[in-house]
Amino acid sequence: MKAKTFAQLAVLTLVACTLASGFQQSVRKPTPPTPAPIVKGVQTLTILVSAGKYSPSYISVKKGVPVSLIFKGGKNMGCGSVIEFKSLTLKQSVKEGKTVTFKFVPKKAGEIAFACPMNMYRGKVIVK
Ligand SMILES: [Cu+2]
Repeated sequence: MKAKTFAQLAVLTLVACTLASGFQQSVRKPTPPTPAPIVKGVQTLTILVSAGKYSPSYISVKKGVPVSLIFKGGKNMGCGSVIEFKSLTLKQSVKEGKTVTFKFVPKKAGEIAFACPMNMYRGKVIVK
């Protein structure tokens, strides 16, 4: 009987710790990156450009799997219509109502930033 009570207490403590650490994590990272779902073997995600913003602008992908990021031109894009992935030496511009696609294969874990040429409007691809 005593052993059982101890085991129950241990489980309760474990649950409480898990909840506490989960809570802490959610406080530290309020917005997790949007994962790019795999469509026919390619991690594909559409990003809307409007009012100088990229949405979503915080994206996660898996290492070694081809990525296709489709930027869709919206309203009042401003300089956000020119999208540059400096580390990949990729740069394209998009017109309202049209799309441009960036294709690459992330080779290593880390971050790939993208931005307008003045670096005012920014986004980030997290490679896991
Ligand atoms: Cu700009």
